[in-house]
Amino acid sequence: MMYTILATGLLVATLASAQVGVSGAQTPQSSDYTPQQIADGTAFNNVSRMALENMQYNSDHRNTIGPSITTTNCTYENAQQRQEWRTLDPATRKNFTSAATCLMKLPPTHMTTAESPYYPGVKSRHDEYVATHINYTLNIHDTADFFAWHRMFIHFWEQDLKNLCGYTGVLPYWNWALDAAAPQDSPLFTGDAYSMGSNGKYIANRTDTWLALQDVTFPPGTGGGCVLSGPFSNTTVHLGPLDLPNTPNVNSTFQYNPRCLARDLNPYFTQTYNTYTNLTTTLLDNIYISNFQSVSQGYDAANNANKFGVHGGGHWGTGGSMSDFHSSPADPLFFLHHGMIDRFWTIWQNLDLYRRQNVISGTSTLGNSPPSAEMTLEDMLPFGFVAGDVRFGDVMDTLGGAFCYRYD
Ligand SMILES: [Cu+2]
Repeated sequence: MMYTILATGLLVATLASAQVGVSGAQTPQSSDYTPQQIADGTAFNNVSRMALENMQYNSDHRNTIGPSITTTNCTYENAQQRQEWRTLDPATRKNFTSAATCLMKLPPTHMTTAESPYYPGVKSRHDEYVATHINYTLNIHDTADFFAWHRMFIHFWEQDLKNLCGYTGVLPYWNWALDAAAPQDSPLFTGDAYSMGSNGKYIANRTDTWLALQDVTFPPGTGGGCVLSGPFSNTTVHLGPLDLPNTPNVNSTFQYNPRCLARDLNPYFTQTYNTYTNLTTTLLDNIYISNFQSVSQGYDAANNANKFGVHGGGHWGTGGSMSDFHSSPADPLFFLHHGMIDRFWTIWQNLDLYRRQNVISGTSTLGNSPPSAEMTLEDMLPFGFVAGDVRFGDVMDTLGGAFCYRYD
């Protein structure tokens, strides 16, 4: 193994084993793998291990160089480890979904009585997350801070589960690539007491839906109605929807609109956007953050075949409440989906840590419309009713700032 000590003190490992056939290149490429290895997850598992090795190497060395390098005691070894949902033991799963339900029953903690008349749909602590996401939707997607804002957002939610609702584990994630062929058959959605709750009740005789923005017509999924059994089957959603097709949307942004939590698991989306092939090629074929973040969200105009990206695929592939651009955090599954998105960004960063740890690109408005200033790492990211503002630069390292976690 070779390594380089840079002026900043950041230490970067170069894995000789990763360089086979890629002379001069620092990161693995899709062309290092066969289409079969990319499709079956072998390539993704391989590069995620490389990323972890880089992360560990950097962590092990930066803490021994000198006190100025890092102010945190967090290391690769003592970091909390986020695991895929299906690898959690049953007791932890139950502890997690019970805490998520608890958060929906707790009163708001940040909204003041003076503010509450303007937010009639905010009834719970969980609703404060939904309202905050609604409020900033056009400033946190297709922007410079898409990955960073959502990383911080799900971290706050994880901390609330622990501090307010007795969760003793770590935030899990949902690797939808394991379920891309048939998400309705995923172990996450069996509907038993240890699942993430069932699919929505099947609604027959539905017609195809046209999405104007993407100019895509998609078939109905395998559910469509209320979550029927398991955790969240008695959940009442209070806010949204704001952007659902073929559905009455609210008339005002924070309107009180009580209804059941709905899902409509839909292989039409996951079979295209959430496969290991799309996941892996998006990860390896986009060496610039500008491309990586836009392809991940389906905003890359040059990539017309990838209109939803892995991010949009997870939302639309779950369907129901998760399909609403603004109010999707109403479904706790949002936080597992964004755990996977955060894992994906973390892998991308760690595959070339020196270049990628702190790189950002873009403005703070969706598609830069209306035009706004290029963001910098000194900008403060707003968290509304969730928590105080956080400096962008403090959200770039999962072993630094407020964080001390890594993925498995
Ligand atoms: Cu979002």
